[in-house]
Amino acid sequence: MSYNEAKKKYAKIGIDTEKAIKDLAKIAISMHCWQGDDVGGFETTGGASGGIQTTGNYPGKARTPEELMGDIEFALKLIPGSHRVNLHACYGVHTDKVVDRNKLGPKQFEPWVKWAKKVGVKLDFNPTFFSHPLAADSLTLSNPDPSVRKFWVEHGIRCLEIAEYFAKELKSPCCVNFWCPDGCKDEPSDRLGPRQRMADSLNKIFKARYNKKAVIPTLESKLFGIGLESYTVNSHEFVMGYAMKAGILALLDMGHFHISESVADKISSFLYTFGKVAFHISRPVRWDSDHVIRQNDDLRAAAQEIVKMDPSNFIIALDYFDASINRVAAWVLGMRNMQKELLKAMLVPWNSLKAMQDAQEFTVQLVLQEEYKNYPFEEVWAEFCRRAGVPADEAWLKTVQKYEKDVLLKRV
Ligand code: RNT
Ligand code: ZN
Repeated sequence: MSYNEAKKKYAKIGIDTEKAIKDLAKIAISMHCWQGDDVGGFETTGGASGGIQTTGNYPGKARTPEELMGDIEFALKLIPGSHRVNLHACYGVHTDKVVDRNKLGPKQFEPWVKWAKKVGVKLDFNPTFFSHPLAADSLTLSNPDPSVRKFWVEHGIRCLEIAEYFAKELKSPCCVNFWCPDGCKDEPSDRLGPRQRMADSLNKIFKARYNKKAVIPTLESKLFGIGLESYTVNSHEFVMGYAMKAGILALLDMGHFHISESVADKISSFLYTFGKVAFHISRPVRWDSDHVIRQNDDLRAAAQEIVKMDPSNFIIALDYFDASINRVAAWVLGMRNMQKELLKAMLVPWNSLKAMQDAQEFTVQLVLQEEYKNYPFEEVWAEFCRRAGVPADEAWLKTVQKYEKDVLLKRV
């Protein structure tokens, strides 16, 4: 089937494929820098701590800012559209001595801004409350020791400044996502105290002066971390409550709920509550394993909710880190999968399906929901890629394999 034939078939169910292609091109996804080096960063040589775990030992990971920037740039060429890059504070560029987290500032991120301008991407940001001696016990903003809390509060404030710098330089609001590992391995005796301390620390951070139009703070909840199985200070309920009170956004990570929960079902409640929804698109396999996202039912359902509730109300960031496969391929595949699911969702006539739901025509609704899944999405995707000048099919992998041979495998 040609694109024109597909276009006609979709038109019969009230879908304008030209509009879908234009709408998809407008969605900028925030690609996470940390897939490129297994959440390593440039401060230490050790792996990530804080209850998160990368597994695998595939060769070729980026070891320096230049290598990471080069790999991201390469990946972006194989992804249709223009996107954003999501940085973590531990990816600052330090000349001689590493500047500690509570002293970080725009200076350590100047090379990233310079690079972002060159490549034409916008930046998002994340404070790093892990992989640091003062986070060794996985208690940061809720630490019982006030001096440790103070250090991390300062880090949070520095990160708001850096986010504001990104927003100003790149002329685009910067989302700065707060995730802390804080929690306990075994049953705590006090569940309230750490949450009160967390709220107090967060209040101190968000009391700092920052441009509320330029900086969008989000707070990420979690169910549990490795070695922190019994209690997570920033649980889903705590984060919802805190974010509502503080007037910031809550961030949903698809890996941070019980495996049988539908994350997609939460999206409308978040939108109702906050008006905007921030996302970490991830794929948990039995636990928060951060596998590369696939075109599975969970991703489809999430993408459908995003499309139905207007993508401009969403901050879509990816969050996974697989060290067992080619890391550039992991980026390209995940970004394209996200876009494919968004496009599939755009090619469904939601208004007529919604009308069926309200009219309680459940047989027709079920049949059509299923039949629409087999409409010729591929032709529209191919046309989108053709216009963006990137391969529509798996041909992109050959390009990555060549890059692996010429660049990645030379890193020993
Ligand atoms: C951890 C959180 C968090 C991190 C990144 C690196 O469980 O999902 O978002 O993955 O900040
Ligand atoms: Zn996350």
